[in-house]
Amino acid sequence: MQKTPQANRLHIAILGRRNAGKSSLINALTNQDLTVVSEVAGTTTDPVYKSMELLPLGPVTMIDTAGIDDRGELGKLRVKKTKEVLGRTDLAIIVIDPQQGIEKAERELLEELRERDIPVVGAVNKIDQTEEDKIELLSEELGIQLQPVSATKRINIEDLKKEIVFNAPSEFEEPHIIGDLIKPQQTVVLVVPVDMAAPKGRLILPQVQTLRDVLDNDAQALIVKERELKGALEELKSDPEIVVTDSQAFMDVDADVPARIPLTGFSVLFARYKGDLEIYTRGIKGIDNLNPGDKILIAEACTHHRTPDDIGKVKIPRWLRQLVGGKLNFEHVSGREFPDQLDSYDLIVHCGGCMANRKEILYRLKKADSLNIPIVNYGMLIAHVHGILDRALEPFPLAQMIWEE
Ligand SMILES: Nc1nc2c(ncn2[C@@H]2O[C@H](COP(=O)(O)OP(=O)(O)O)[C@@H](O)[C@H]2O)c(=O)[nH]1
Ligand code: SF4
Ligand SMILES: [Mg+2]
Repeated sequence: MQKTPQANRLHIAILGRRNAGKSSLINALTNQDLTVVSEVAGTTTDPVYKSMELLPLGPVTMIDTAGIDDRGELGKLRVKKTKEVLGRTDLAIIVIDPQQGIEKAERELLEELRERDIPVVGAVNKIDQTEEDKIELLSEELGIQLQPVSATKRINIEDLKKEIVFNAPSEFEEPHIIGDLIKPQQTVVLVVPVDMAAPKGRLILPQVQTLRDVLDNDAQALIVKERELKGALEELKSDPEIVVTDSQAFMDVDADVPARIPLTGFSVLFARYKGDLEIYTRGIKGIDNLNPGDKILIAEACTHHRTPDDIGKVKIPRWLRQLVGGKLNFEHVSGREFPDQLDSYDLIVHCGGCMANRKEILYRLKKADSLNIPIVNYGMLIAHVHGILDRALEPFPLAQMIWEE
């Protein structure tokens, strides 16, 4: 269970006001006593992530949040951090404290969850000290059926688990990385540069996950550095089904892979797996409409170690400046921060999102797309500025069609 990458799990957020019993409820659900349970309202502001096995869903991540009420000194910060959680939430549990009742905070939260298409499970906690009529009344007030529970007395916890399983989104099944492009016994060649930017002693997550998807589909993979690619292709008895390369090596690899062999990038595979290839392809067209002085948001989903020639901080700004032939204004965000207001940006460039869950990236993508703000990811941008997107999109007919329109 610990081996499933964090980003691929169903994310369940526990939301509600301070002292509703959110942390106690997570303890009850996970059968542990690790989270901070406190009688003082608002102990923490940062969301806490915990893993558990929830059959039949498998490994899930529970997100314990601080509170949706903005009272107190840290109130605004707490609400902001809790709202940020919604971007990565696949299912939300709203916890109501019968003593506190239902107010604006709960109604607004429910509305926001509905806007974001996040399935909701409602729970009334502390029923060990609540009258039954009160529970029915609260359900009516909020307009959703609330599951009565007691976190500390562990009453109806199994029923709540059933509600969670029942309401878990069915589209949680993620799309293929490469499995739909290959058949059993076929060969895939993966090109993995081992340079300064590569972590010591291991492969990075997108490479490992692609490899795993090849194996899951009963196919085989040959992994080479870009320098060994040409020789390796010549050694193979027949052409591989597809070659996948790290985007930064795309140009060299492009020259070494004969035109008859399909070639794409890990970043294109992950643009599809983690986001939406069609939205990104539309976004790429927006790059060509940039003008000097335009404002560009560069967003990275994690705070990874940065090299001197960092792709987000140095390379992409340089390429874009060269492309428009003038100055551009760049803003950078990383990790869980992503601006609420996107209107002022002319382009958003997002990282591959390997450490983020699909829901969060999709939310960012759809938000930008609905405002007609072009959004692209690193790999597709790199492919485009190097003039090789035509080739990288060939294995994906729909995206290719949008691109050629
Ligand atoms: N009587 C009763 N008290 C509870 C129950 N669940 C939580 N509490 C208490 O409510 C207080 C707040 O709980 P906590 O889990 O820290 O709430 P949070 O702020 O929402 O995370 C603590 O004193 C808990 O012991 C319950 O089911 N019954
Ligand atoms: S692609 Fe994004 S999430 Fe993955 S390591 Fe880079 S910055 Fe982090
Ligand atoms: Mg708590």
